[in-house]
Amino acid sequence: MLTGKSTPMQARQDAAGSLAPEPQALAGAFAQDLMRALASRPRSISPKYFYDEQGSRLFDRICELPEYYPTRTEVGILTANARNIAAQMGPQAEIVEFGAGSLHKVRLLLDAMERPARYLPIDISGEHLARCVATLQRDYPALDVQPVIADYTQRLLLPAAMPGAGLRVGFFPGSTIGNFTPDEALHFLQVTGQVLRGGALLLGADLVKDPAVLHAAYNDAQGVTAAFNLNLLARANRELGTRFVLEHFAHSAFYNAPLQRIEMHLVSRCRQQIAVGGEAYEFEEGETLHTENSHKFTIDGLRALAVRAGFRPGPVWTDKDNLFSVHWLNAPQ
Ligand code: AVI
Repeated sequence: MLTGKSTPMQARQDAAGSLAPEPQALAGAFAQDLMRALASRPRSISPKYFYDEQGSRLFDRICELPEYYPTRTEVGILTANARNIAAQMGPQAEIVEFGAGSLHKVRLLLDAMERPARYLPIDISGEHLARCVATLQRDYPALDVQPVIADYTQRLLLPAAMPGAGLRVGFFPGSTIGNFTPDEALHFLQVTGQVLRGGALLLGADLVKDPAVLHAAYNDAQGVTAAFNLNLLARANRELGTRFVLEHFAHSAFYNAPLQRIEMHLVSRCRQQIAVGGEAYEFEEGETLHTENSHKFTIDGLRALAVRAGFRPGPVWTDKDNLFSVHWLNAPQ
């Protein structure tokens, strides 16, 4: 029976003893990772710190930008192929979405699926998730939605499958896999394969293409991507009491062709000193804090990575210009 429940779960300790962080623990992790990043050379920090309330809103705006093709292209692929994808899922499948964000894309699947059993959106941004779940639940009142507030890059303990449920299908759209290092991507797929054992993963992956198209997507004319990048420093000011002067840093995004990735950096516009947690850190003019990699894939490369993680690749769907790809990957048995 579909119940329409939507009580958020906090992440819990899993059998291996790793603890997915709860929201109140994040400020500590952010402070530590920021200090570690500032003390190291080259300086680099995980892009997961982009996504506070403000960052999640800026990311939603990025997805609407004319230059940012991935979202609308993936939505086009999912829309055009929803019936085929739903057929792969079979009846009464349950969807586990990793880094669920604003819960827009899952609607395309839910609308095509035969009696979806349950939807488990996992996201670290608890308030944003709660609001988006409320909106989804209004439109799908009969759907059993169980939000999970957790860092999906950590090992997760998910609720057991419901009696009589069909396939457990992971959903990881948006090419967020590209924000991992290659080692992290492999590790994520290995862990996810275990979580989805006997089920499948529906994975969105952005494709290698003309660097000019990539450059435009990460250097939009309205400066939303720049604001998203700079929000990392604004967030540190809000949460950690740092005094980054945002005007003293510039957004930089470029395509690193040999490594098949867009790199985003914050470039110091001048010589400056920053204090975090009682420590002082110097920035020379032109020195950067590396904030994000966004890897681009070939279809064969992505499938080979999935095979290394124990998946059996199934169908792949793309758009007519081969900008983006959506992969059906069968999880290990
Ligand atoms: C979430 N992720 C897949 C986005 C990307 O394209 O790598 C994040 C982003 N960074 C800048 N614009 C969008």
